[in-house]
Amino acid sequence: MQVEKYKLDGFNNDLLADHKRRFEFVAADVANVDDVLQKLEAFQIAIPSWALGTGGTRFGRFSGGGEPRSLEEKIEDVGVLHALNKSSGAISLHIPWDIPQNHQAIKTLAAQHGLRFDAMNSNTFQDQAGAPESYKFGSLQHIDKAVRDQAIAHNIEVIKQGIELGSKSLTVWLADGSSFPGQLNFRGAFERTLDSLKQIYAALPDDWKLYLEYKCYEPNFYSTTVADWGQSLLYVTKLGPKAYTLVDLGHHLPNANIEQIVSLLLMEGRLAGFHFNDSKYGDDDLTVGSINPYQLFLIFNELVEGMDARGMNHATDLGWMIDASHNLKDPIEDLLQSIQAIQIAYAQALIVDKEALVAAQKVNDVALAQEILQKAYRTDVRALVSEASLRAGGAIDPIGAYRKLQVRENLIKERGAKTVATGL
Ligand code: LRH
Ligand code: MN
Repeated sequence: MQVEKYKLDGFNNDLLADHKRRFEFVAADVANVDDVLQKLEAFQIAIPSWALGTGGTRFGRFSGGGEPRSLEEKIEDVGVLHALNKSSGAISLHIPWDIPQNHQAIKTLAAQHGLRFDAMNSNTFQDQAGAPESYKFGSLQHIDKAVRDQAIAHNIEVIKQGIELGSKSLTVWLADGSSFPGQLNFRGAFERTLDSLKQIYAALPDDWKLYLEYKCYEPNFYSTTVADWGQSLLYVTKLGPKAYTLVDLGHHLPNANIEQIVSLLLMEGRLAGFHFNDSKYGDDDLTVGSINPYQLFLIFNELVEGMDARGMNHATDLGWMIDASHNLKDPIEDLLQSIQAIQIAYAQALIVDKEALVAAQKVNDVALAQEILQKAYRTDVRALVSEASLRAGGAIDPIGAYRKLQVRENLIKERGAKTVATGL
């Protein structure tokens, strides 16, 4: 399914006058509007290859039709996203869910859709058919060297796949842990996991990064061997300069102050980037900004402050990825909403009056500091996000265009109503 340019232009023309009025209204109050637009256009968010179909829970899965049946069709769907919002210029693969049969052909297809390959994701949390060893009691932590060696070999294989595709990073998320007191020696598990990660780290090309993703619980429910930012930071500091800590927003205990974690990981130069999603209770993998958009804004406020303090390039120096799973919404619409929520939070963070905030902090004017932050948060920046999309050749209203162009209806005609995508 291709998004025809003339149809997109037609859609935008109908909205143009109203958009221009909204844009001029908000731009009048934004001193650095050109800088904001330039940064929004450059900001590309990687789409997870495992989130283009309808996910499910252990209680059920309700597939919505027209789902991608192959890696090629997943790349086409990310191509549709990118054509509509010009901010989804990368795809993050999960191995073995998405093993390319022909790397060159896949690279060419991705390039035709303006896409590059972001972080590769290994999978040592599921047993593969015919695999000699089982990950039931863990992978890199496993008491049995044969299991650890199998998991290490898999991660090295995933790096090889990524090199073929032009990826520059490997994300390691481990389900490893324990579900009952006494099941695991925590020090032993840490030392075996570190030793295993060292062997994977040694296989990284010089210009690659290793992202170590932490998670507080699930599928283990007593301990997780990379459970929080402190443990991940301990591992990456012991591994070396190419290792970083990846923050999945849904992987924290209730009420964790994620923006403070982000600020400190940035300060240490060990922040890998993000798996964006939202949640109310656990690792719910809901649409970004659908439950707690103020937290997302506060995270981006720390990101902009911390990246500028280190002179970092906002678009390229961190890994910006979504990690969500869709049970009720159309997967592509859900992802369009997530990307827009991220762009809105980023734009709001870019218009925070930082000098005034620092001045208020200097004199402990707590009320004024909140006023300065919330002035930015309460500014409706959607027209800035639309203008950035329009200037980049995308839609003023990506979800409106997705529906007007009847993308899902066409995908169902092409692929059928009962197709199921690989992934979660
Ligand atoms: C684990 C996780 C990890 C992925 C998986 C699909 O909860 O966030 O990033 O490998 O989801
Ligand atoms: Mn994740």
